[in-house]
Amino acid sequence: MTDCLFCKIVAGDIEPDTVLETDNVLAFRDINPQAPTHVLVIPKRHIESINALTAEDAALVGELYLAARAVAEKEGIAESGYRTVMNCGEGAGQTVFHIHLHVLGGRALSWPPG
Ligand code: D5M
Repeated sequence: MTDCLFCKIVAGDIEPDTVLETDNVLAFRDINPQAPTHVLVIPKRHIESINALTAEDAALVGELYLAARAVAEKEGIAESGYRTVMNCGEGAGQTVFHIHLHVLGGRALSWPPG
């Protein structure tokens, strides 16, 4: 999608601080980090939100989580603990409508989130 920020990152129009890349997935540092490690894991293919997922996307969603684990290992937070969050819809705080998994860690994380 031409007007999608994360599609522009995938296309190379905006340069991300890349942490990890596979054929289908890109992981880069959040521009407004909420923790010492705050990485966004996105599919390269545009999917608006969880609500737009279809059964055909099941393997891709699995890839997002495997990439999140790889990011955690690379960042050295796999053992201390980390959180993955996928906001869905404006009411939940989604601001970029290209599905993305937040990977947060490197500090104690409280629960419930705000
Ligand atoms: O999360 C969207 C996230 O995207 C939010 O934490 C800021 C981040 N963001 C916005 N623009 C950029 C760029 N250019 N690089 C890296 N990160 C970015 P949401 O769950 O939709 O609120």
